[in-house]
Amino acid sequence: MSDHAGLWTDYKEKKKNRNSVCLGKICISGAEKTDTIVKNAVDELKKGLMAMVGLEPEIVYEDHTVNSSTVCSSGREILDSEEYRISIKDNSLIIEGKSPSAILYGVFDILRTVACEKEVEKSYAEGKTVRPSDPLRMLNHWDNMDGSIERGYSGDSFFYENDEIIINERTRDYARLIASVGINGVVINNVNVKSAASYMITDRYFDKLAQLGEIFAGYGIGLYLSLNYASTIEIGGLDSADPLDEKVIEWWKIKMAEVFKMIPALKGFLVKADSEGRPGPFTYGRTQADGANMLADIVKEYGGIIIWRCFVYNCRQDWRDKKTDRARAGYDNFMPMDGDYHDNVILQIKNGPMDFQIREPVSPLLGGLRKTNQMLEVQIAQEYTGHQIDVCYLIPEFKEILAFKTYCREQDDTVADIVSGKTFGSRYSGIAAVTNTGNDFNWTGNYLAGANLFGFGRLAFDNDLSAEQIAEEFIRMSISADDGVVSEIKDILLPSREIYERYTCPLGIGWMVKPATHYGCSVDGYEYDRWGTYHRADHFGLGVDRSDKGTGYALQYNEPNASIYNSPEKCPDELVLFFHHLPYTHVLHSGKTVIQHIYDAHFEGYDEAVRLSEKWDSLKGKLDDEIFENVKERFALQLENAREWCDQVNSYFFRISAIPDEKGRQIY
Ligand code: GCV
Repeated sequence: MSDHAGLWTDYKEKKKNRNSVCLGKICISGAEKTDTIVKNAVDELKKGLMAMVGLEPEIVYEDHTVNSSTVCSSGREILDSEEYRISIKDNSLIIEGKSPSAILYGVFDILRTVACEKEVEKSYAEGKTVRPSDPLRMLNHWDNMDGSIERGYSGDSFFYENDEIIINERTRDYARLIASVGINGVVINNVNVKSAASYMITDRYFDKLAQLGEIFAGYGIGLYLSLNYASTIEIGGLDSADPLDEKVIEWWKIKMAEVFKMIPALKGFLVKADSEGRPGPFTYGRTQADGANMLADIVKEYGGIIIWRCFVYNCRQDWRDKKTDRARAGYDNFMPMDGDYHDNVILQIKNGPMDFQIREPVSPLLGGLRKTNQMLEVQIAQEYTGHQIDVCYLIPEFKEILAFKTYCREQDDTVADIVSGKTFGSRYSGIAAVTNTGNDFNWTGNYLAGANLFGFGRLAFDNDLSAEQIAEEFIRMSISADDGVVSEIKDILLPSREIYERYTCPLGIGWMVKPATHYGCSVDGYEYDRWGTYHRADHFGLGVDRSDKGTGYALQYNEPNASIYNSPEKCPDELVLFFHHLPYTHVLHSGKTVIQHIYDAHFEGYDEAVRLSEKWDSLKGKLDDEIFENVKERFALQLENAREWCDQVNSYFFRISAIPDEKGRQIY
């Protein structure tokens, strides 16, 4: 395997479709053959078909009806232009689309069909039309310019080394890899913009960024940068970053004119402000809207957008005060200005109100905000979900989030509806994932973590795909097409998130991870609470009271969600300790007491992790040795981790509650 294996774009020989007549002639309709994206699409098609079925197709171009360089100014237009149709006519395949990107996605659809060994004729006999679900489908890199990656678990950055930007074969492979699953935007640097990264918007880096932008554009991917909100101070020599200060505004005007001229493919910026030590408008007594709008107004004339993160909270809160609640912060800080954000601002909202825990309720901002462009942010880098050591297939979680009914309207009110732009007719909307890639040979550390990268792209492109379909495609395309192997690996991936949840944090309480690294168990380890009181565990009970009698967070939801979460009787078991402080003897809907649930979940979670690992062992000899050994090695570490969690959580709650396990198991 090469040092940058292409995962699912590393096309391997396939048995089926060798004699497929319609693969011999492929007709492209709707885009210029001279367009770079179309050229790349055709190269990909030729490369893929040659490698998989030994065929070099004849490519025919039909008259294109639409200008290839269509500029889309709204989410609806993006979706229209990216829709593709594949059909069969006179024994040839026809790919139709209204833009070069649509053709590219059509090509990857065909390659996926061949790679999954589905019959081409059957797959397209009726004609297949696919329209992406979400206009913006983005990856956010937390890569630093020294080559490290914040929360990166698959090697160092392939974008940077020693404060320089790297452009090599892997850069293009990365563009191919992510375009193949429909990603159309990438933020290439960490939202915590420090040191050299602050100089990204200076001539020190313009040439390289322009080249990068061009490579990405060739695969329909927009280039975005994270911006240091206080650039006026850090690199501009001013003493302020006040968004209403004329000097500050003038500086940004000159800077943005230069930046967009020098990096023509640049689409916009992502900003983390007023959070975890990052500067922001609060310093000057201004609102988040003041900060976002100031930048948005300036980049507007270049077609730029400002993606402003809602991860704004005070990490120095005193958890001994029972009214303190970090979960409230997003809504409290952003809701009052709903409607004030300008139309090229998008608020990017983490899926839950805290921070990518294994189980959180959906953020009440999603379905709270009604007059603001919104984007969902999820994390496929497994910061709190096993560091790409433990297998944790996250697509089932993302499906749940997208299906969540927000009750912001009578219909079309799910998170999927909101981020597709359907609910409020938003100008911009979509979904972003904090990505899990690095320079490890297989991109994602644990080979199976590739399923989250692949799955995120596929799901963002088509919200209707099931977690199982996506897992099956991933396995068939990148591991094995053998039905038995596919079924065993699916049985590992599909339950893995719930298994991880069982051996880690019970009933939605979250955290309990080792501070700083966020891997491994530390029940009192919530780093922003030096008193160890975050989870409120005492001799009688556990959980944070976020009801109307506690912090009131539950009331940030629309009805009936607010009433459901507000009541310990109605609240779903899996979130009950997120919303309520309950005695260990409280009986859950499952019929178990809280304490018995904790014991059972942890013992079972560990046992299930062992079973997953044994299942993997049973595949020895049936798949590539390198893949087998890579995952096996990680399973050994996962079992140690699961054992540690099980022992620590059970003994902590046994000691504090003094209630024995009713099944009499040994608790250390
Ligand atoms: C990039 C969490 C992580 C930080 C991350 C932050 C964020 O707090 O631990 O590493 O910073 O989220 O999303 O900005």
